[in-house]
Amino acid sequence: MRTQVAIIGAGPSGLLLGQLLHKAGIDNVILERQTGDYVLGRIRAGILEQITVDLLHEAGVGAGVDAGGTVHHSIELVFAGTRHPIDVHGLTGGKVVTAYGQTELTRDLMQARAAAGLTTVYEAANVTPLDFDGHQPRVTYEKDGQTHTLDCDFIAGCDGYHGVSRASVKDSITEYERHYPFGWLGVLADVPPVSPHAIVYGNSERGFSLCSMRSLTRSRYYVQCPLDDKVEDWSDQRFWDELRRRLDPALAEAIVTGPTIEKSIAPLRSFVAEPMRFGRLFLAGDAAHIVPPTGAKGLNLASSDVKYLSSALIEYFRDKSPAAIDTYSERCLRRVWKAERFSWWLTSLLHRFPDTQGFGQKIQEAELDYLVSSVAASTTLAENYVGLPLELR
Ligand code: RFL
Ligand code: PHB
Repeated sequence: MRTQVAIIGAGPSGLLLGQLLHKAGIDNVILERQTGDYVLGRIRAGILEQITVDLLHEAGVGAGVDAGGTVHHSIELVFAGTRHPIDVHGLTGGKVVTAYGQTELTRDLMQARAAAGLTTVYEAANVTPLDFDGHQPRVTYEKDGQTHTLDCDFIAGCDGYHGVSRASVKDSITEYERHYPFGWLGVLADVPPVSPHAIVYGNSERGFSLCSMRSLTRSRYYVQCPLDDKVEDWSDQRFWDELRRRLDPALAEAIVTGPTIEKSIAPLRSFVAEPMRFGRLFLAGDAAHIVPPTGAKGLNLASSDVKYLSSALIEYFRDKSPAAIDTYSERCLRRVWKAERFSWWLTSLLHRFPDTQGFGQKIQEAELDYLVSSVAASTTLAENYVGLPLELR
C-alpha cells in the first residue's frame, strides 16, 4: 500500500490531521493499535479553545460542536469558601471556550473519515516507522497475522504519550519532565452540571476540585487524590461527599448527585520532547508533550500542532516548498512551552502539595487573592485560558 502521509494513531490529533489533509487533496492512511470503540471509550478532555473549534470547522466537522457544545464566557475560582468569577470573555475582548467532550469530537471525526471513504486500519499491531531519515520512508504493521508495508512520503506520529513514534527516535530527543505528587479522580454522571455556564476550579484545605460538564444533562467532576488511591476506594457516595466539602456552601448544596457512569484516576505530569521533527517523521499532540489537565490545554495543543503540520504539508505538496516543514518543530514548541508554563502555574496555584510548608501555603493564598483583585492578573489568566494566538509564521 502507498499513501502520501502515513498517520500513526487515531486519537484526536491523527483524525484531525487526516481530515485537514484530505480536504486539501492529500492522501493519508491511519494506523491505530486499538479498536475504534476503545478509542471512543476513553473519557478525557472537555474544554476547547476557539482555535480548536475553528479547526473542526476547517476540517468540515464543525456541526457537532455547534449543536452540542456549550459556550463559556467565564470561569470561577472557589477558595476560602468563596466564589470568584473571572470574566474571561470581557477580559480578552470577547473570547470564549466551548465545553464539548473529546469523545464526541473523536466520534465526529471518525464519522467524517468513514463518510469520506478514507482508510483507517484499526487493531494494527507492531506498527514501526522506518527510514524516515532516508529515501524510502515507510511504516510496517501486522494485521490478522500478516505483515504489511505502507510506503509514504511523510510519517505523522500522532500516537500519544505511550506511542511508538517518539520511542523510535529516543536517542535523538531531549526530554523535559515534571511529576506532581497527586492525581485527579474524575467521574462522569448523567446529572445536570452544577455550573452550566462556568467551569469551577476549587482550592480548599482538602485539595483541588473541578466542576465541568459534557452537556446540560451530563456532568464531569474531579477531585485531587493521593497517587496511590485506587478507584475501588472511592464509592460514589464518598466522591460526592468529598466534592461538596471542597466547594463553597451554595455550590455544595446545589450539586445534583447520581450514579457515576465512569470513574478513573489520572496522574498529573508535565512533559516535553524536543525536537518534534526527525527528517520525514513528525510528532504531534501527546506523542510530543503532556500537560497536567488543570489548564485544559492538552487537546488544544494537539490541535495547534496539527494546524502547523497540516499547513506545512499542504505547502510542501502544493508549492514544493519545505520552508514550513523546516520550522514546524520550532513553531510548535514556542506555543507548547507557553501552555506548559500556564498549566504548571495553575496546577501549583490550585492544588495542595504534601510538602507545602506554612510559607508556601501563605504565598498560594496571596497569589489567589491577587489574581481575583487585580485586573492585570485576571487578564493574564484569561488570555492563557482562552488560548494564546496561533503564530502561523
Ligand atoms: P491520544 O488521544 O493519546 O491518541 C493517540 C492514539 O494513538 C494510538 N496509539 C497507537 N497506534 C498505533 N500504534 C501504536 N504503537 C500506538 N500507540 C498508541 C492510541 O491507541 C490512541 O488512539 O493522543 P492525541 O491524539 O495527541 O490527543 C491528545 C489528547 O487526547 C490529550 O491531550 C487530552 O485528552 C488531554 N486532556 C485535556 N485536554 C484539553 O485540551 N482539555 C481538557 O479539558 C483535558 N482534560 C485531558 C483532560 C487528559 C486527561 N487524561 C486522562 C490524560 C482530562 C484528563 C483526565
Ligand atoms: C473536563 O471537562 O474534563 C475538564 C475541564 C477543565 C479542565 C480539565 C478537564 O481544566
